[in-house]
Amino acid sequence: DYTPTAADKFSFGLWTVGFQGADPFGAPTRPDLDPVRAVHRLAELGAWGVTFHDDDLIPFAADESERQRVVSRFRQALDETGMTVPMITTNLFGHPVFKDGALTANDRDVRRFALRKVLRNVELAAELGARTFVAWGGREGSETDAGIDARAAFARYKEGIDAVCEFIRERGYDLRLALEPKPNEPRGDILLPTVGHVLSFIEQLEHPHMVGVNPEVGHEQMAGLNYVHGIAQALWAGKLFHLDLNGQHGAKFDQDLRFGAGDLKSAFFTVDLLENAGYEGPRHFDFKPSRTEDDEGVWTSAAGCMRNYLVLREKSAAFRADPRVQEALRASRVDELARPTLASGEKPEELLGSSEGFDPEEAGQRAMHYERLDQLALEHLMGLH
Ligand code: 3MF
Ligand code: MG
Ligand code: MG
Ligand code: MG
Repeated sequence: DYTPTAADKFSFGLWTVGFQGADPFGAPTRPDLDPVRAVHRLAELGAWGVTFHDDDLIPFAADESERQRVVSRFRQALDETGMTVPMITTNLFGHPVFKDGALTANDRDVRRFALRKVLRNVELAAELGARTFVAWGGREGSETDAGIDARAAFARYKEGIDAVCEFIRERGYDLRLALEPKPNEPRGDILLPTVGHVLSFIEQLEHPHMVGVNPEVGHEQMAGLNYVHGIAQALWAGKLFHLDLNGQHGAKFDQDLRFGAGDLKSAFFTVDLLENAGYEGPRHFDFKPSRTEDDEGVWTSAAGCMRNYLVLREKSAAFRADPRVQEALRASRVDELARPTLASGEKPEELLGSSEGFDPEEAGQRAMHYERLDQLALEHLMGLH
């Protein structure tokens, strides 16, 4: 059966199952969800971890004593269920103070407030044993190019992330940062819109080894990009520190469908990659149960995320083990791409010495047989094999 276990490392944000259904056109359709109940229900469903923004747990305006009370009550739920907190993140987008950004707001005092909020939350992450600290700069961006000096914004973005890394090092915390790209929403245009932008930004930081990427399925697809290629590049760069799994139907608003809904074929190849490329991090779901659902529907959709992952994992294994698939992969020379183009020790200069009898006309006529291979993938996905 497809019952999740702790070994599957499934985790959920408190804000996912806790989503009350408000959208730009309508009020919430569900009541507030107690984080303690969320922890218990997720544990019952087989999840291993729970993640959250500071504000998901601790009200924005809470004083120190309320903060301590809330955190200790939450800790008790973790102890009772054995759930872990693999990742924590900071809400730098909800309060009106962040309407023009946080680490890159034009107002310097807002930037200093944002950084304080992040550092407080880094302390909490360390206290709860989280290993990854996600930073999604949803308000870092603009609606008008006149109102933002984008080069200065990148300098301030770097300064902010560098400061967080320095703080983590000074405190000796075992914590890495993962920056989450998104092209737009809520800002008209968000800085660091794609996986590629984040990977290049990391190279400019003071402590690049401490910082990776947290790619979300829907965010890359909102930009019309291929999520599988995005996480493959992050894996190749050693930067896939964490990820947000969900579903999306093409380039439109951020749908946050449960994992497997949306582009199912891309979900299949996402699981296929994660399971075969040695990714050992959390399988983290960042989705929103539709506002049409009641409390029961919330848990049905959370269970669906995990179930779909496990079904796709089984389908991927069957696909890879199928002798017809293995033969089709060879016919498409997929394995040949792993072979370096130059021989070991060969100088590029030597390439010019001979044409090696290569006939581009003949090579141009070789079929790749991807149609057969892709049909086999689809048939596995559709349950024919
Ligand atoms: C928004 C998101 C965010 C981030 C979160 C932490 C509210 O589109 O995806 O969720 O994932 O801030 O990572
Ligand atoms: Mg996300
Ligand atoms: Mg999102
Ligand atoms: Mg999303």
